[in-house]
Amino acid sequence: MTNNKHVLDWIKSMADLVNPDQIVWIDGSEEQTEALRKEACATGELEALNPELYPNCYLHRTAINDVARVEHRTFICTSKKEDAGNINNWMDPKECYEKLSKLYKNSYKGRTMYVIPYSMGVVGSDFAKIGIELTDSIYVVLNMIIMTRVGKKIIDALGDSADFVKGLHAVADCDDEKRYICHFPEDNTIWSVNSGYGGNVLLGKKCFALRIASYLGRKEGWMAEHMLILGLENPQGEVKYISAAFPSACGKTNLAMLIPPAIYKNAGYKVWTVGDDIAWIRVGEDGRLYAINPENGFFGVAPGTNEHSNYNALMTTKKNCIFTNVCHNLDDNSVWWEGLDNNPPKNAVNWKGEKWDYTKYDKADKVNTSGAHPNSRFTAMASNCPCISPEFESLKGVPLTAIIFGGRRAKTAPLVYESRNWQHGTFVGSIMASETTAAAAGAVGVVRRDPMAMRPFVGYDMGDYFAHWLNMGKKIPNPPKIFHVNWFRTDAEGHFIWPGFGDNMRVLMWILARCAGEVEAVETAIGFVPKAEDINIEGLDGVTIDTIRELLSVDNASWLEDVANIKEFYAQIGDRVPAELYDELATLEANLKK
Ligand code: GTP
Ligand code: SPV
Ligand code: MN
Repeated sequence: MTNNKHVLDWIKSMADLVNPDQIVWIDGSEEQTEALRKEACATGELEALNPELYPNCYLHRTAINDVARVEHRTFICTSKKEDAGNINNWMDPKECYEKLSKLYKNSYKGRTMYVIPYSMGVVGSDFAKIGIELTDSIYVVLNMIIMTRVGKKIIDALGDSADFVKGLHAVADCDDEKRYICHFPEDNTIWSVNSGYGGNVLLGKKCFALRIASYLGRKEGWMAEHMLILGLENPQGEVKYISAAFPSACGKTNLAMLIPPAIYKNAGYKVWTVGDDIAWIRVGEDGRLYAINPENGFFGVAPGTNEHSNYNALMTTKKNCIFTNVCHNLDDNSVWWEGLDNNPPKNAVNWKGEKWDYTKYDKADKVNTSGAHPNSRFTAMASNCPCISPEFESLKGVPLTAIIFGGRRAKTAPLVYESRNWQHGTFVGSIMASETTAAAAGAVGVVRRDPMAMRPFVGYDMGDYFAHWLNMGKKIPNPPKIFHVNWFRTDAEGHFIWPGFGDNMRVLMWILARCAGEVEAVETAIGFVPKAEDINIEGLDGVTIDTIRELLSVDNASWLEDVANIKEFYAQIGDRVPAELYDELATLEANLKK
């Protein structure tokens, strides 16, 4: 498909290592894609779902030991350890290449090497970057075809250039003790072995578009962030764009696709989705920040997605979709997950592929008793999304009016607060914390610091990453305002106090009003919070102005506990944490003690 010597030489050396029976180039054509689906169905790698209910949709189950990202097995391999920083796992590049070469050796024997040329971003945009992934998994190929722009047009766009990210993936034995997700930012290279799951193997996503891209962005003066992008249109037809960074499984897809509550919908407000997971951001000619979504589809969390919580996401999955680790309803050959509806299938197979008894479901042991894995996912085309933004394919991106950070905090963080300026906003992002979720292997529900929702995804030292944020701020004459939200405060019984989902629009409206200078706020120790009466609760059941007061309250004592924890975390990051952020921390502490 190409004469590009850099590409051909690299493929040859990788093929010499993994030793495939044949090499197949993915051209992006429907004929080839369809043939691959058929082959995957024949081998059992995919199961075709009921074509009436789910046309061209498939079910895939990964190995039971392979259901989420594996942060403890993810490495940043820079020649100097200090460039990867203390938060990342590090391996010496030479040592890592040698170690993994042993695992890759002959691993494609009897198998096919698929060569996937793909672009993150629309070809022709200044933002776009090309990658090539080599994989032995048809599941990976079919997911990449949905998630990225793939095929001949991409390799043509690359021409003779050596500027592409080289990705090598092998399912190998899927042995979790030999699983490695390794990044070589100095070589534009990603090596992933012994996994077949999402973020570990769809190399365009977290590996390239966040870890490698964040490294490139720092060098080249732009940003790669774990952010959704949405457009909020008012009844006059003006659209304001907002990006938001929440940790994995903390509500990006849901916010990006939200349906406004009746009071706003009836008045003519609309929300448009530009992206649900990743934003690449640059300073535009007019001195504002512009963002694109480098992806072409959604790899979304299935559990909890339903007609009411996220109608748009549900509609997006109704055709041409791949479901991973959901529950299989054998009666009508459809799919199901916890939170889809109140009718769990009686004749079903769970995410492990076992006969499933819905009466045994136990909230305290979801992994073993659920029909669908808590981190089960759908891979769906952006073009299926009813609210996809007309700017989705924009070459220059959309201008950001506000940036929002947020996490899952049962206590401490209020519903919303506003930072005082870019530097303080960077600080607010740097001290983000959230309860861990099923999106990564390990304990769930433990509060940990997750700066900018990027803890698992920064391809270099976290202190340098903070410094990059501060430096970017100096290059933006018209910076967006920076906010922090928390949809997840709970009451004494552990119930969420805020209704969330579509009603989060009420908070976005306050945020945009602040950006437009239309509403006042109350200054607290942590930043500006709304006056309770400025959060519109019209049409909300069971939420009173006192509920909003509770949600907005700032408890200085629990914040001071946080300050102690932040100090430990900054110390753990090490000596590259910028002095400006220590100044902000000192200001916060002083404010809280006032
Ligand atoms: P990744 O794809 O892992 O990066 O996650 P994400 O940030 O896109 O998370 P997503 O929107 O898929 O939400 C994950 C979970 O949070 C789902 O189970 C949702 O139902 C739940 N969730 C999302 N928004 C809200 C909200 O406003 N309130 C509450 N209580 N739950 C929410
Ligand atoms: C996340 O974990 O943040 C995801 C899913 O978006 S994955 O692609 O597996 O990383
Ligand atoms: Mn994500």
